[in-house]
Amino acid sequence: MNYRFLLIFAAALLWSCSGEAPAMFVADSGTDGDTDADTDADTDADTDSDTDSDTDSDTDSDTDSDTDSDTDSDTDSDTDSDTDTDTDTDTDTDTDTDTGTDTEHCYPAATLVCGSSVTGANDAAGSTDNIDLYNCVGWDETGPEYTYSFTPAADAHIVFELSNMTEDLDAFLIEENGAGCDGNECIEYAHYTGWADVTAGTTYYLAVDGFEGVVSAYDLDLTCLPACVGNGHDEDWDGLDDNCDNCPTYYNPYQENSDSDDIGDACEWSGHTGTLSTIQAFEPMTVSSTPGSVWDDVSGTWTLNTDDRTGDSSSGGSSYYIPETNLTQPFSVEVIFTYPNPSTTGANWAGLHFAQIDGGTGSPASWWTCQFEWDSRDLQFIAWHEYTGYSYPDTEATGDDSDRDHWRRVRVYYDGGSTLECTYDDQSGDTATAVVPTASITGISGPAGLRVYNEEADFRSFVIYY
Ligand SMILES: [Ca+2]
Ligand SMILES: [Ca+2]
Ligand SMILES: [Ca+2]
Ligand SMILES: [Ca+2]
Repeated sequence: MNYRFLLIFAAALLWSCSGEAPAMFVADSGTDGDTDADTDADTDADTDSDTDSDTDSDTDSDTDSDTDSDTDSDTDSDTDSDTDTDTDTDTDTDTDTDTGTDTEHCYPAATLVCGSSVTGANDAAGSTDNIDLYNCVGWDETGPEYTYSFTPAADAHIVFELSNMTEDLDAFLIEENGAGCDGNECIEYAHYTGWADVTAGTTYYLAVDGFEGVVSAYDLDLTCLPACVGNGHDEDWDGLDDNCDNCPTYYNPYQENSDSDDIGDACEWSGHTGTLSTIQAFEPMTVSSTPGSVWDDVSGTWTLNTDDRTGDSSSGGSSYYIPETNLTQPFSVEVIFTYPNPSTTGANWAGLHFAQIDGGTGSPASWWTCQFEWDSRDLQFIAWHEYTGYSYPDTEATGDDSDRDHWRRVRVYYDGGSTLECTYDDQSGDTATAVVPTASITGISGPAGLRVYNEEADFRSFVIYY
């Protein structure tokens, strides 16, 4: 409304400078004998009847059609030392009900519920173009934003996902804190998939905005998973706390679980669904959850770090294992690791120690290991003492050290009888599988754990599935 005030001020100024010259600048010659010291206390009770007819349909151009009907009828006929003290009291009452021009607010045009799957465009009818920056991330969101409201009936872990875009749209979750859909109340953001824990009865807003001004169609899905109390650590960065994740080392934000057991589809034994059904032990290698009494080490150097355990075997083998004694049933054991330093030359294994061959005298005769050999990039089963040496090439290029810091997963599956598989997958998407001939499978039992040989590896997590 500052422009209107300036107009009024300018009009008053024009008026005072036209017509009769202001008396205070006229020198009284004194020849008319007029001694009129007129003090004109003009109390102009101006009542501006502003008719503010904002018809703002979410466009940034307010059309203020103010009809300012000031009728200033001062008739000052005094030509002498008139001191005009115009006390004009402008009582504008602006009844603007602005519904779309606030530069920090979005306005929901539709509603979402758990399970919603909608299509849209960020410039569709009902969109706004108000927010350029959300407080939760520094992205340039100068495009228009289309906003949904969502009020969960129960506490939940929600996952929201944007897809099928032709331009770079982003999603922002805003919690209602009494300020409406305020870009400064953003609690989560996502380029594609985002998640948050939400509270029953609280209203949230989900704004789909255009990065650097772009406009695009999109699909938006909202999934609600049961609320779960976590332990503050998310090993696989999929939004599900380790305590709540049905596959704590596989990115599976939707927790798909076709057979409704205790492990998700992502970490089932492919082709053997039903063999495994729960996580017997999960070790994320965080300091707090790795008490020394749980693990036993055999030779080498094992160092506990913030979120990994480094095993170093300068020569010969070194194992670090959970003294689990009941691995005769169907089970799977998995480890994820990286390589912190260049290997020594030749025979550099890192991976799993997953069973031991019963020596028949109450003590182990040998260990089963499933390991990745760095120099040849091979996945190898080794039954120690027998050195069965089932070797299957991986697709990693040999002689290239650039991917040493990539995560690598080695996992063993055993059905309790005649099937034993060793598998590998890594950050590059490479996979390998080795199957041990039935005739070689003897005496699988005993502990499982980590294994290095002429190698140094950072072990990030360890899992036993039953
Ligand atoms: Ca925007
Ligand atoms: Ca997780
Ligand atoms: Ca997971
Ligand atoms: Ca399952």
